[in-house]
Amino acid sequence: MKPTFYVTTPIYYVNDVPHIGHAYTTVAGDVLARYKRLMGYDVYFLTGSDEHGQKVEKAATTAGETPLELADRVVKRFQALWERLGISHNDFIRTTQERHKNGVSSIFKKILDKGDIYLGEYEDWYCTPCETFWTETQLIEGRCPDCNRQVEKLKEESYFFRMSKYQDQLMAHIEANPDFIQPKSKRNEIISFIKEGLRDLSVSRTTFTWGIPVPGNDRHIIYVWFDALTNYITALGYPDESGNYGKYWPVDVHLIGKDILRFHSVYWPTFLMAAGLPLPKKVFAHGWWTVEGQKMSKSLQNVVEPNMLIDKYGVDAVRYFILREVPFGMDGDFSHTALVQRINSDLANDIGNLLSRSTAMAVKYFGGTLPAIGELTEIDQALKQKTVDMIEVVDKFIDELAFSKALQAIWEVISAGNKYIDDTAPWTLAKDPANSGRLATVMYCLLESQRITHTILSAFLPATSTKALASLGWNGAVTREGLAWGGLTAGTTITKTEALFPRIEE
Ligand code: ME8
Repeated sequence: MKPTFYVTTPIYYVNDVPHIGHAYTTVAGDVLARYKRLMGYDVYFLTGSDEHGQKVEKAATTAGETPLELADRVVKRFQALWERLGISHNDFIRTTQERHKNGVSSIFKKILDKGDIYLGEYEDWYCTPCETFWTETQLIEGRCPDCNRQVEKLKEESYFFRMSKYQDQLMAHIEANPDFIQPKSKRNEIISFIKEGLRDLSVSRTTFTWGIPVPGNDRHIIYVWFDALTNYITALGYPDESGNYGKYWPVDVHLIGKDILRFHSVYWPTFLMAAGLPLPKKVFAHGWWTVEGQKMSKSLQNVVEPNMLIDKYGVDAVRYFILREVPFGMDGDFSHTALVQRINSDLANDIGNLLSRSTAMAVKYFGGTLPAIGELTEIDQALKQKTVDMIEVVDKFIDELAFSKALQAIWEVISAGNKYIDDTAPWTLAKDPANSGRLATVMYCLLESQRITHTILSAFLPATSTKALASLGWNGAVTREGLAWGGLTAGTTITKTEALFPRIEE
């Protein structure tokens, strides 16, 4: 049986349209999912939409729609973008689906019946955009400490979750599992937060109606974060604990942005503890993108729209840039200059040129049919070794979610390929028919190294990889076995490619 791998993205709010930040997490999830499938895992990759809550209700009122009309419309935009970006999710969960609502009611009831959810009264400051309550002391100059917007005083009857009860258990779990919250700096922030003391958490609202009612008391709507976080198991069929739930839970990694780490590493694990369910294996919080040095916001009108980037630069250039430019876990800046620079140097020059030079030579010198090869010399062995060694290095970096380093390791092999051409000078060998055996070996090493590179790159740049492998005459499966040296055989037909990445002149 194949080992399983379950990876999720946040489910995105439908009151906003997709932007580069959403694309970032989703592309990262996709690379992980594709990579693990390549390596032989049975992968479940989940994304979806967060459709309940006051924020969505308000946005719908403003737009003159019902919340569901708004959600239906915006969800299509997310789904269309994921299609264009080549996202290979296995499932897309919407929190308005019956399967989700059932699962949420069920886990809520389970915790309620156990006594870890109780009815009480609430009075505190509420930030609607963040859907978060704050105490007086948490406010900064009377405003929301997260988004700096105005907060309002709310007093309501509310169900509370006994989060305080799980403080020690959560802390013990975090300490016993150093990789549970990543990166490390973020883990430390969460530890400090927990040490300040966990309060019981209000998990219902009576001030609006757009959501899932509390079982047995439908004056109360379940808190949107309780609702949303549960998507990770309702998508697997929970409360049915057989089937996909039994197969894939606990999740291998929840990929999220740093803005929502507390929900995922404090609230969610304690909900699961109360329900007697296993905790996620890992929560990884990546950094935030600014745009040309500024915070991305509607009011600044600098929101980066992924469709526009894809139109202009192509899907794989976008996928490459966002994962290569900034180490995963750090904040980064999106700039057009940096994007064009990456495209021209790493994509057009390095990887694109290497393939077009090599396939052009194979066509020119051998009519496109790969001849039988001779013994590998030292320089050939070196390229072979570099290619083969890269696979393990990439595997380690992917496990650490160090996408940028994984790409660097792959690009070292690409640079080695370009250098190999310069060092072996096939055009000189081609001048003398006596060298044709040697020329064949050189061409083989060059093409085989790229076949392996493009096989592993299928996780990152799926469209490019398909094109490149076709031009290398590879019609075998793109699987882990295909990463072994020696896949290409004599007689394979090599065709010249058009440029994988045209240079951008600006
Ligand atoms: O928070 N840079 O949804 P959301 C990088 N529905 N990533 C960014 C980003 C930026 N500037 N802006 C957004 C929600 N993101 C909840 C989640 S999960 C159970 C519920 C990404 O639509 C990042 O992944 O506000 C962040 O966590 C997510 O979008 C927030 O999406």
